[in-house]
Amino acid sequence: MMLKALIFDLDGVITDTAHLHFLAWKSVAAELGIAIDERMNHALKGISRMASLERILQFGGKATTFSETQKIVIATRKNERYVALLSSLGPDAILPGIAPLLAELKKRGIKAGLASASLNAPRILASLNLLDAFDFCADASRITHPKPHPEIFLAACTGLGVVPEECIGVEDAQAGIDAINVCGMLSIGIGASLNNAGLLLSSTEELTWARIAGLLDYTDKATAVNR
Ligand code: B16
Ligand code: MG
Repeated sequence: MMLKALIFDLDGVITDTAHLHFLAWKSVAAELGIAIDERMNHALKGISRMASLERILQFGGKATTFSETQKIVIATRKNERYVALLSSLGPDAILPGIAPLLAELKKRGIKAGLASASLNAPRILASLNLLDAFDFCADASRITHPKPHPEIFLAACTGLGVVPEECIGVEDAQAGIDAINVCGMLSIGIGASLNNAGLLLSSTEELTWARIAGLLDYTDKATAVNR
């Protein structure tokens, strides 16, 4: 396989804003009379803003309480609080191993793309001082099918000018791994309890060029044996 690009998820791979999402949702949910805990936080990983609200309302037994307009008001309130919390984010919030890996990719002429469900992705990359490290960021506002649908990863491939078979996708959520696999890209999972990842690593610290080269080598040998 001729590797041309790595396509990254953002939250949980490049940085970790899950606790900020949680704090914002927690305060908004409390005003609706719904108490959420860390378990709910885990369930919202990689899920879009409106889908997250639906899950919280369902959990609180209020799935049919609000109109669509009211739901947009609630989601906007959550986002305002989340964005305010994002002001604390700086380059020190880049997860371990990511900055050297992005530098290594640049050195090798391998492109970097972003496939995040977050509408705040460009703002977060700017806070991390990483905008220049990415060749293309898929625009979450133009995506109609959430992960595990492959749409956002395919949009990233198109934007980078590569085909999925030349790419590796990196994700920390099961829906993301499934989306990458459906595309025909190689998948790398970050964290425990992810199924069907081509390579599963316990943290981004292990996401080194050596591990990626090892995965490519293994895949090439497996393809040759199956031929
Ligand atoms: P926003 P990812 C996802 O980011 C988060 O994991 C998820 O918790 C969040 O609801 C979603 O982005 C949407 O974020 O409200 O900023 O549009 O993992 O796809 O990078
Ligand atoms: Mg994620």
